[in-house]
Amino acid sequence: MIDHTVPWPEDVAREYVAAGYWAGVPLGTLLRQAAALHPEAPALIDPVAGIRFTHAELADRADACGERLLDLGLRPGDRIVVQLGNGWEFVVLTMACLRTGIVPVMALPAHRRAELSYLARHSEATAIAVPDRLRDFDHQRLAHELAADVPGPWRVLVAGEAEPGSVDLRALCAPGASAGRLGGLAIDSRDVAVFLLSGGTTGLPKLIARTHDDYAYNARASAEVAGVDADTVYLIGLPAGHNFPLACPGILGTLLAGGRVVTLPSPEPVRAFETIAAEGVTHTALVPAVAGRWLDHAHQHGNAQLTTLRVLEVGGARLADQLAARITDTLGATLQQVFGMAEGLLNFTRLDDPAEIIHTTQGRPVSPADEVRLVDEFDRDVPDGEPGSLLTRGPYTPRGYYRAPEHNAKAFTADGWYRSGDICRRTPGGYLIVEGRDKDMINRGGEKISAEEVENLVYQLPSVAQVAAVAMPDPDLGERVCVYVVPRPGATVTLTQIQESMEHAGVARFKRPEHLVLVAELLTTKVGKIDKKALRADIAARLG
Ligand code: J2J
Repeated sequence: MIDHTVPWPEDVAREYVAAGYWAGVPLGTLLRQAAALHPEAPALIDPVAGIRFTHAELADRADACGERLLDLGLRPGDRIVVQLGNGWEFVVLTMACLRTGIVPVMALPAHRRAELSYLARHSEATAIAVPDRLRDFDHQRLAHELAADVPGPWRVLVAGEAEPGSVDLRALCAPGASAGRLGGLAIDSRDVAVFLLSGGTTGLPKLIARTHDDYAYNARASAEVAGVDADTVYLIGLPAGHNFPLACPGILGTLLAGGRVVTLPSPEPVRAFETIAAEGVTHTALVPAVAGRWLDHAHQHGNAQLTTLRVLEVGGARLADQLAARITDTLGATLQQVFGMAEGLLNFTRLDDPAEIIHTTQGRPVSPADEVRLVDEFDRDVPDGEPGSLLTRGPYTPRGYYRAPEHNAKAFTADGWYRSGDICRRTPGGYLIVEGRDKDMINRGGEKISAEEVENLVYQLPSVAQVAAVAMPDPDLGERVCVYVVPRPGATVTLTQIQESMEHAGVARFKRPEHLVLVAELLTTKVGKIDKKALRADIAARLG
């Protein structure tokens, strides 16, 4: 068991086992069993690399990769930061981790030194997996530079041209599992299977320890409500390390069901549409900003390439009702709204729900064991139909972040409810409508940015006396980062300075503020706190 995780209380865990939510089997074993049921069926297609693996081939490569990770000295419970683009290596390595109990820490390709260094240190990782280069960035070089930041051993696994000193990830993923070597590993299904990153409202992102039991259930339950089965062809276009494309149902839910996963480096419509036509894609997952681009593309070029697409899952940010209504008409697929979180709780509209529900709600919990409360500022339940702040517990919602006791005391109630920070209303039918949030986060086209993290970075500039980061409305991405700054007397502050200083600090580009408002003082509430609500209204008004 990895220390510093917060397990479910034993009596609750027993209920989840008794009810069949927790299978008591490691996720890697479940994947292996699923592969054995459909050995010759296609499992993984990476059109960019020209890769097509059957379930048997994929399982064999995953096992061979697992054995080679052990040969490298990695052991069950060790952590590896995974920062790979969408492609076959991501899938094989993730499965190898699940088979060996080595825990992948799911980073994003956009992360840079600040995030990777923190993730490696906080998770005490001893390895990282990166592409050689991606979108003109030398990931391999950065991965080696990180060795200076981590105290212990550090191995760099590279998908692509591995330099001396790097491990060739593709060679690691070559076929050739020796029978049975992984069988001897004792992996407890209650142990951590993956570390996900929280969307976060704190200065540094929190890690969410998802166990084999809970994550397998998460994937299985999602697959069921998305109609994912052995005939499914699921396109992965969003960054695969995100919970949504990884397991809701995404890669893991599809493979467990015996279906087929197709990876693309991005969900951009031109290649995605071609791939849907070429591979007979039936399902995919998008954020609203990308769904909007798909609509535009279909308006211009028609939807003839989408005839096989049955289910379009959209989540990660609020989908406007008008956009929702246009999706079914224009793209021809059934829309499934998904309101989820890496911390656990997943809500889906059901495929056979009336159009009204699909277009105007963000779905209802996937599991009968999900508990949801909507509360006021004193944690009192609000009457049905009234907006309240969402609290949740359940069989795939862990009871605390990894190694974060102080933050857990705020982010969870004493009896284990996670405070999602989302303001929702519940319809009489039990569906949730997301109306806003009371957490200090900016949702840039589905990428979550902590206002506090941005503010800490802007405070690094000596010319800044005070700063507040807020969401500004954006027609394409929904929101972008705007900063209000009070400069020090006589000092000047520019947006370029802020952006350059953040680049220098080595943080992901998507977190950089894209708009600056210079003010003499920041609006405050009656109790003297910076009034973010007023600032959000202010920037919205300024932008007209
Ligand atoms: C409004 N806000 C939403 C929605 C998420 C599936 C889908 C999404 C995520 C995800 C995920 C929203 N409408 N439909 O992990 O498995 C906002 C909420 C939520 C936060 C979680 C999945 N869907 N959100 O987005 O961990 O504010 O997970 O609390 O990245 O995104 O962010 P994240």
